[in-house]
Amino acid sequence: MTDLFDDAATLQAVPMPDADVRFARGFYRPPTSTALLRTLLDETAWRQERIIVWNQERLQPRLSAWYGDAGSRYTYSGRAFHPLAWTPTLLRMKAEVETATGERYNSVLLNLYRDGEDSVSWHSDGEPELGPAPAIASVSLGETRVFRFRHRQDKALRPVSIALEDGSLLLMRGSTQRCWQHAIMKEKRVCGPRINLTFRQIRQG
Ligand SMILES: O=C(O)CCC(=O)C(=O)O
Ligand SMILES: [Mn+2]
Repeated sequence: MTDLFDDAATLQAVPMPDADVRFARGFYRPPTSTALLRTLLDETAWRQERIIVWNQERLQPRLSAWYGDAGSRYTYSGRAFHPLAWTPTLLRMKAEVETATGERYNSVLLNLYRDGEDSVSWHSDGEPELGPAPAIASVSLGETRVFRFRHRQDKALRPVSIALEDGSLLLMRGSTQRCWQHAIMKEKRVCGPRINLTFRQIRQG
């Protein structure tokens, strides 16, 4: 587990080849992070989406919701989504994340991991509408979950794990999606919920 980070609110580089990953452990702090978790649990139009895996329809092992600018359209796990309209809470967070990362975003995908049984399997965020080198900013609220990276080609490179604590901000950009995959495994010891928000810039087609 990478344990290089102080609890600063500013982004620090994560040393990884073929990637541009930055991390701020203390981007939001209690009571702000706690209030955001409660508000988003309540306000978000959570859904459990059906996805196709190996030709079979399954329920995603987490809840999700997508908000963004009107008119944008996004495909994820082979499905097309139309965004819900920004809420004041999400717009405020977007502005804070834009200032911290120096990037602009027009949508946010929220994930709710209800407990340690929920997960996201190995993938890259490589949908064409994100472009070849997307900036993706990821805020975590609630339970700590372990975010794992593995290199797509160079199997000799050690995987990287980062504990995504309550209030942390992870920025992935440049060649990160092209060269690395990421995942959140089930963790039996985790009982409480975690919300993740990934701010993204979708190219309008
Ligand atoms: O929950 C996370 O930290 C990651 C979520 C993710 O990778 C995704 O939604 O694409
Ligand atoms: Mn992802």
